[in-house]
Amino acid sequence: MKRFLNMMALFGLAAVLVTGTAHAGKNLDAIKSNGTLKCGVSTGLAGFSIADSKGNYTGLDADFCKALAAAVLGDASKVTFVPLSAQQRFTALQSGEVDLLSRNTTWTLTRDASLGLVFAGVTFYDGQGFMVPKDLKVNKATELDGAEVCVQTGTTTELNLADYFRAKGMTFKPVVFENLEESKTAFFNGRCQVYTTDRSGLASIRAADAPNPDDYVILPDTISKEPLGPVVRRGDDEWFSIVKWMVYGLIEAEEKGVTSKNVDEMKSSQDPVIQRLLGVSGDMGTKLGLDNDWAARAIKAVGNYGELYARNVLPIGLPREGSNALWTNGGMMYAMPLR
Ligand SMILES: N[C@@H](CCC(=O)N[C@@H](CS)C(=O)NCC(=O)O)C(=O)O
Repeated sequence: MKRFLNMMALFGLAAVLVTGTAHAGKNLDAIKSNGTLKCGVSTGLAGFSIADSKGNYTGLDADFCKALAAAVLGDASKVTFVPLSAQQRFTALQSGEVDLLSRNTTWTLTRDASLGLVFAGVTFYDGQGFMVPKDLKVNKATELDGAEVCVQTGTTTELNLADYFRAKGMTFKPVVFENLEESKTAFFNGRCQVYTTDRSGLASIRAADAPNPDDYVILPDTISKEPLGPVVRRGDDEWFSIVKWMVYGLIEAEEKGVTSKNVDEMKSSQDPVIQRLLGVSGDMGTKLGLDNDWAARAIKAVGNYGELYARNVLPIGLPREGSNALWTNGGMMYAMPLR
């Protein structure tokens, strides 16, 4: 029996090698038959994923799912956004309620290795910071000894906070919330003097939710690494590959100057990388179990990584710098070779 199974596996491999075509994978089949991509997002962080009054989502994380829907279903609007708190997110993915998380989720060893999940890339390099009211007259994190700190449960934030204060020999009083809305309200009502989360979250909350953003400062200290990116369930390598190469496709497009506006003309480019990215040569899409226009459709619908960043993240006051710049500009945004 085992030999028979081994032989069957070998035939399968031979088929892939001969045709160069990947098997679609069960998640992709399910997404196609559902006609929608179920995308787990946060319950509302301006710049990353936030719904307007009509339920239309915007933000970097939301746009990533729109790009995937354009690539996989041919229509960027075929996304069902599922808002999830930090605490709910992994269960929702494990149970199949969503096809992926695209939700300011930090890639850590524990999450990547022991939850039956796998991270597909990094869409934003972040780190944890602190926000305080200006009139507290605090300039740096080491002045926070004894502070009451608002924090959301089920996050790396909660763990780093404890590590940081312990390492500095300082004490703090955690004021813990499961719900983002409640934690923001508590902070702006003065129930805690300090709010801590990823710096992107701080910038978002300060810009979009503070009664007067100028009354609050984000301290210069960054106390952790928070690489944020999409997560899928283990056990479906084909779907994992599609999500991973969608991240790279958007980054490569930026590096090569392919935008939502010029993508059609760029199909006549003589640059072999652009040709492969846009499906003119190389059959990259077919190898992913898609069609060769996958990336062109995604770029046309939402733009390249730089366009996503400019549209969503610049408005919350985070310039494109440091690790989030392209590697060609000294950053860490680097696509594996499309060939
Ligand atoms: N990146 C951290 C924190 C992510 C996180 O969930 N942060 C909170 C505070 S900004 C949040 O996004 N909440 C949104 C929500 O609960 O919907 C993690 O992965 O644990």
